[in-house]
Amino acid sequence: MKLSWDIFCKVIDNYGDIGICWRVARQLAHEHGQQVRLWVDDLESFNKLCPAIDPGCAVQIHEDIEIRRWSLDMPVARPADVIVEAFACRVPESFLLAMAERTPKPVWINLEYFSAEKWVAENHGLGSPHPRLPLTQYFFIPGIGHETGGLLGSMEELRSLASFQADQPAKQVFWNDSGVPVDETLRISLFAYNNPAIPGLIEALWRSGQPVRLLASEGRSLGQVAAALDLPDLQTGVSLMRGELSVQVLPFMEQRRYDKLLWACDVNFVRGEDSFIRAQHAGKPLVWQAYVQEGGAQWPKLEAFLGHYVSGLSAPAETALREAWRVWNAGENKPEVWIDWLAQLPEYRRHARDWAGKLKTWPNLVEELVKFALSKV
Ligand code: TRH
Repeated sequence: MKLSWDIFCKVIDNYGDIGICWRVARQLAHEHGQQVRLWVDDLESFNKLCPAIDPGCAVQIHEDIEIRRWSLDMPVARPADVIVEAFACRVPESFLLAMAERTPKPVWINLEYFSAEKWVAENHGLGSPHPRLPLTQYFFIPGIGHETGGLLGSMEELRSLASFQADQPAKQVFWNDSGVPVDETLRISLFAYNNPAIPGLIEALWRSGQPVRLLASEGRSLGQVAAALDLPDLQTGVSLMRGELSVQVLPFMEQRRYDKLLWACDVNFVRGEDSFIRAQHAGKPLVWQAYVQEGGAQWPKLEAFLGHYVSGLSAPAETALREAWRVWNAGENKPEVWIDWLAQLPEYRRHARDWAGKLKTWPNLVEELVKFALSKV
């Protein structure tokens, strides 16, 4: 059944909010035949990961999705069958009133951030009646396991990933187009926040004595990469060598291209939420820097994820992984931790492939979203 959807996205900071909303919108439209209107308050950020978006254009259609700039003076449009407020952003009062007047009432969903914590299964799908209006908002919470909202990953992504990983020439083209030499070097992508742990990692890579290519995405972490290399700064496009370690700064890429970077690298350092889930699907060893939340709420999130992820690892591999992820998130400068972690890479490789296989057996976020909406209309 074709439903109409309004997805509201407020870019708080960074790219995760729009990155996730854009994937959800595409999957709904392309794989479930849904009619999608995406309201975004910051088209400049959207343009960074999808350069076809014109930041100056208030209404545009791209990939069969209507994209509207969400501003204070937004026109009151007739609400769609399903309203998704991404990550607790709030639709304007005028729109809320239009939702309450609509017949039938729209299905109103708050799409939450992913968490592997236990409370997700207990709260996913619960409804909360509006205090004044005849509307109920439902919490849709992505997570691990069958009682949760599942994990984001479109068929398009998973199919392209499988064919890309089996296609050596396609990988070579990707590296050539990215200006990265094609060789046997261990390739590590780095997408991180400010992180004082970076110099420790770089020192360990340097000392490892094996050829390593660190591909750092432009952005906040470059200051620490530069400092670790005794440089005042680093610019996009720069490439330099320190012994067997080469460091290259990549520009911010179109989102599907960034996915390919994760598929093509041997190890991925990721952050936030969306790149974290993509790196898991990529089936490569990963290190996650969680988004720092009030009161250190990222720590139980990290622990809960590790509780699932480390299952099946040998004791030394688990210890090295837990310590590396802890140090990375605490921002501690500890080269020896990375030396231990590097020694376990062969096991992490097998483990990451198995983990990516498990992900496919768990619920798919957008499929669940469609089922959920259909059960409430
Ligand atoms: O940018 P982030 O730090 O986003 C975060 C998180 O989502 C966090 O949960 C949220 O609260 C906070 O924002 C406000 O990291 P994340 O989630 O990985 O999102 C990055 C997006 O940018 C993702 O869709 C991948 C995309 N991307 C590109 O398209 N090109 C690039 O070159 C890079 C490095 C990323």
